[in-house]
Amino acid sequence: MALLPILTAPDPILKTVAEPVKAVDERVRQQMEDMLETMYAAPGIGLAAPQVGILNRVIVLDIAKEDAAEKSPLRLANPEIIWISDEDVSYEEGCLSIPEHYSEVVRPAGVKVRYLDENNQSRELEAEGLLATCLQHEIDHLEGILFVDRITALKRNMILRKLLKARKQHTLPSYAA
Ligand code: GNR
Ligand code: NI
Repeated sequence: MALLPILTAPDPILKTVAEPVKAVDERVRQQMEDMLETMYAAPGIGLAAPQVGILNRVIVLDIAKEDAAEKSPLRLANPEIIWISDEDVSYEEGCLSIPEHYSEVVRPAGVKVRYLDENNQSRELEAEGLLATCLQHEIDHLEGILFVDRITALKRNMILRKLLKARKQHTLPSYAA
């Protein structure tokens, strides 16, 4: 098991389209476990491989409450949205790669996703509510898309400017403090 560093915007890796995995083998399974450990530690309810600098199509999720007795981890490789609902819904989204910024994002309320599970078996998952939103948010990451790409340019630029400013202050040499 290993905790992986999480990249933050504007890292160009977050804007890159990720490659499908050829098969879910032991290496990919280990990657899924490391990503889950990283996600729980953050804490977050989802994590996509590009966020930890790996440009393959792997996502993990767990939308159970943080204090839930049972964890309910989901591990998906090569996820594809094969159906979306006509109805849309707006959720306030956050992203581990855009720390401390939140915005309402409109997306289809329901989705059906086809994917390979941790045993390389093809499966389908139909979701609504927070899980549907989170699946779409994670699959967007595989296309190099962040939630700020789905809000107005005005809101996006406000968030990205603040992120850049916060990061510059953070990386100032100590003598400048
Ligand atoms: O932890 C996360 N919370 C969240 C809340 C609303 C919509 C999407 C998310 S995903 C986010 C973790 C993350 O950045 N995944 O890519
Ligand atoms: Ni995210």
